[in-house]
Amino acid sequence: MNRIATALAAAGVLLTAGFAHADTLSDVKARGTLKCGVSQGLAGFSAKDDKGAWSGFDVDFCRAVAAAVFDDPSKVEYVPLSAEARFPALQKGEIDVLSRNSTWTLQREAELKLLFAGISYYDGQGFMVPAGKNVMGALELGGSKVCTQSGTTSALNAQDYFKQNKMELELIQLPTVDEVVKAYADGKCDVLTTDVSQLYALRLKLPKPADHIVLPDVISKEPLGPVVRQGDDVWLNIVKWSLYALLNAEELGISTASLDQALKSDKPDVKRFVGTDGAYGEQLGLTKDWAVRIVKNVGNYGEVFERNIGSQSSLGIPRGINQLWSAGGIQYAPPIR
Ligand SMILES: N[C@@H](CCC(=O)N[C@@H](CS)C(=O)NCC(=O)O)C(=O)O
Repeated sequence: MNRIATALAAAGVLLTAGFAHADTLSDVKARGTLKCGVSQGLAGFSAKDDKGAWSGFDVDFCRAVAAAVFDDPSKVEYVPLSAEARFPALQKGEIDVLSRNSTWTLQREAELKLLFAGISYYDGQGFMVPAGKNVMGALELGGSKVCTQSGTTSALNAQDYFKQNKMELELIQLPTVDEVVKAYADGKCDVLTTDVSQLYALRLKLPKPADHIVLPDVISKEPLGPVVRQGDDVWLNIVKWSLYALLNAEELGISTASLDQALKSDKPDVKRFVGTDGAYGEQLGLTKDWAVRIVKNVGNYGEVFERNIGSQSSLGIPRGINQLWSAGGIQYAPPIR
């Protein structure tokens, strides 16, 4: 009897230890910073300036989660990761969340034991070619040398596309984005392929961006979003609802400029969002004003998009399908209620 009791007690300890380990929110709070995995440098998405300050669309998502937890978007430790290093870093607990143009696929959840918290950017894979080659569409690319980054979804998509269309492909895979851009700039490959959003960002790294065109063809679905480890539902919910708060804020017309008005609003949806009605923040393990903190410090989804990659940025990417569902796009967040 005694031995059974001891065994049960030991199992209990193990179980508690297991749960304690999976309590990312407590770890983040105890540390005082959020460890956020980002790309090593992709204009508009995550890039570091000469003063060491990070900015971009993916960086703003890290800031939104830090704002929700700490009411301070600066409490983020950025961990730049190559495409190949990103998932192992998350699995090993070196980061709390990955916010790095990563495509949601079955294998990354089922095999790598990760979970995507949502879709922050609906992307698709495309091709960039020198304008001088007079190529009008992807079906003219047969026999090309195509450069891409290893450890990404891009290689498999390119192989599928060329095979399906019975075109010859010489695929050159390089470990870092700088090597990919250099190989393309030096003419070692005729084509650069990756997610279209990134083609716009990478084009800016070339000596004469205007000498290169992004072809109109989009050959895959690349739903990009933040990623967490499996086994910590509380943390998954915080990351997921931080994204949905950004989207719901835009849908409700709540922005940095209108936040003060929203706090006084008597509209039911707005009251639930700002926390003047209900206890939604507490249900997440955060505070009543969790969503206000996000908008106050980071803005809403539309502000984040326009500032970093949209009309107010050097990338100038149109909102396209990333427009809200209520404005003709497919961005759709479940409601806060
Ligand atoms: N969305 C794709 C591609 C992501 C990716 O890493 N693309 C490269 C483009 S060449 C990149 O962003 N590199 C930036 C970096 O390594 O800092 C995936 O999840 O596999």
